[in-house]
Amino acid sequence: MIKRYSYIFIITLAALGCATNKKTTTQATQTPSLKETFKDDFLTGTAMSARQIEGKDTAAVRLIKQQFNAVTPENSMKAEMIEPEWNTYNFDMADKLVAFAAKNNIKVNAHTLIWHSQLPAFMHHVQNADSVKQYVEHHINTVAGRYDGKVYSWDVVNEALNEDGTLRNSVFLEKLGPDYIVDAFRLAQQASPHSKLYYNDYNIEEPEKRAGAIAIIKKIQAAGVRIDGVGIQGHWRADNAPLAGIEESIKAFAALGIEVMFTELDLSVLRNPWDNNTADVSATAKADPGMNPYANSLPDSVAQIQSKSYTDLFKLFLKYKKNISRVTFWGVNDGQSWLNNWPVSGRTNYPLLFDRNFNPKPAFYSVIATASSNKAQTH
Ligand code: 9MR
Repeated sequence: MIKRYSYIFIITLAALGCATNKKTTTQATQTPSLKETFKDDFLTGTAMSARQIEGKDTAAVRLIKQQFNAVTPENSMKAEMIEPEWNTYNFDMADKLVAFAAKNNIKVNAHTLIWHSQLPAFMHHVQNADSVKQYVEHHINTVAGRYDGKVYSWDVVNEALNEDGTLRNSVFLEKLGPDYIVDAFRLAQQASPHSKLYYNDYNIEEPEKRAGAIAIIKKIQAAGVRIDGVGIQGHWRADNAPLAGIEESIKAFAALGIEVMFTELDLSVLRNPWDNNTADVSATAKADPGMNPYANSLPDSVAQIQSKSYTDLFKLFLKYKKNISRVTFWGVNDGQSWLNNWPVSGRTNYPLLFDRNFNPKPAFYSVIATASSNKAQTH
């Protein structure tokens, strides 16, 4: 008798187990994927942190494989990481990233060769123009050369412009003069003939800064040097993404015959102390509890504003899908975003499509829905 009961008990448990398993599988397969949804339109990417590249953040890695077909290393290929000492390189993380991407059929946008920020410490002591020139040549030849064709593309030069469209003061401008940008692209073209070459910046949807970017691109083209595309970073606020300027910029950049990309998209729900859109990493402000209004959760009303803003943006991206080759989010989920610590540290921000538990947010479903409304319109 006892034996019979335990037999029934085991069968019941097994059946329950199957049911739970089935539920989990169905739930997993029911979540749509960004890369599938937009596969005929543009690549969909995410930034990858060092922990993700090393496979330590398993939940994020699972989501990356499921959702994205392009990745950008958030920090691991910046100059201070990859060339920490003069002419001494550390390729560990970049190699891991390239291997991960190859295995999972994901394209790598390498970030970045020439940027005034996150330079190796030794560059702060380099005084003469010859040494700066030597650094630039070494760095581009070695790094772009090693990953030629293994990475899909490079942000060759990052953030070379001021808000008024003039060239930003940097060690490169100061020591090498304004041609340093064309020279960087020329070096990248020679070292990496099989990867695409891009210029990347924030706020270049604004008229003055956009004009500066157009001047850079035209100058590269006039020199007979290859530039394949331009990345508009897309660090905006959920309640004021500058749609008109974005549309103008897509048209203006596409008219130059190059790809347009949105390379670091996130929509902050928090104000910054200056009440503007900026991604200037040197602009920091003091911690202030009054500036952290959603420390515990995101109110529905704010989530709706964000969803609407993502909807408007993706409708625009789809309208210009012939010109747009990639849309990359600057991080996998809200908890990992740089915006929790910039420009005010220790805030709770919610700028991305997945929440802190890796669950899709309303904004995720809004973005997915733009694809079907786009298909309905075009058929
Ligand atoms: O997200 C990056 C953050 O982890 C770094 O601390 C920061 C340091 O410069 O850089 C962030 O990424 C920036 C990107 O490389 C270039 N555009 C602006 C991004 C946000 O600051």
